[in-house]
Amino acid sequence: MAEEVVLLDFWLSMFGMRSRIALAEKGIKYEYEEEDLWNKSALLLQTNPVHKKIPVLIHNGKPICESLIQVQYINEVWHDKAPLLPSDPYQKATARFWADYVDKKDFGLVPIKVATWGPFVLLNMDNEILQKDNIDTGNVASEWLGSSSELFSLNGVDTTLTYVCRCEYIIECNWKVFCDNYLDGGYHVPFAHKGLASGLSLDSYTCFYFYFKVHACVGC
Ligand SMILES: N[C@@H](CCC(=O)N[C@@H](CS)C(=O)NCC(=O)O)C(=O)O
Repeated sequence: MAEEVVLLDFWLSMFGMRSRIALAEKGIKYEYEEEDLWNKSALLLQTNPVHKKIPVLIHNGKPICESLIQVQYINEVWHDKAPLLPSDPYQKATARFWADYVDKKDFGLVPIKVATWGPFVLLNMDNEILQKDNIDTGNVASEWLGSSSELFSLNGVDTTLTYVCRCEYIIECNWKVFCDNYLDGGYHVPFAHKGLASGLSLDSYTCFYFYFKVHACVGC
């Protein structure tokens, strides 16, 4: 019987990539079906009703979900072609160890501290993991924002801010150009923005760092 192999996938998915690599290593011909993850197909929902995620490997009409399980399945079904693991138990264990290492290191979710300050959600990327119960939300301003919280409050950025709306813009530049321009703005550079810079008393211009970078300048 001719093998019928279908992969429901999304081109950017690192999980799908696992199965694609395994199929390529074995030289298996398959039908690739690109999923729209924002509008999932009936086939995806039907074949992976538990997680509703790609990749789904469908072999002769039978779905296999979860990329690592697919790789194992591919290796077992097409065992006569290009084995994905060494046969020696010790070498196999070593290969699995490094696969697990790369998996956690590169794909693992990194736990981070999270707290809220008014309408803001603050993320602290320190390595130390703080359990939710240990977060003293009363001290977020002083412990997380330090003296920046006063500075923000003085300038109207404080816990009383409320959500008004979200606006989306399409900006035709790459992210680095956007961040450079957004962060700097160039308003304090007289030759770039004469008019704007003339409204500032540049002698008082300071850059203040405390977890945040705040540019401050007194107006003329
Ligand atoms: N543990 C799963 C993870 C699969 C996964 O997270 N797929 C993502 C795309 S990379 C997905 O389908 N997301 C759609 C959703 O979460 O609704 C695997 O290894 O196959």
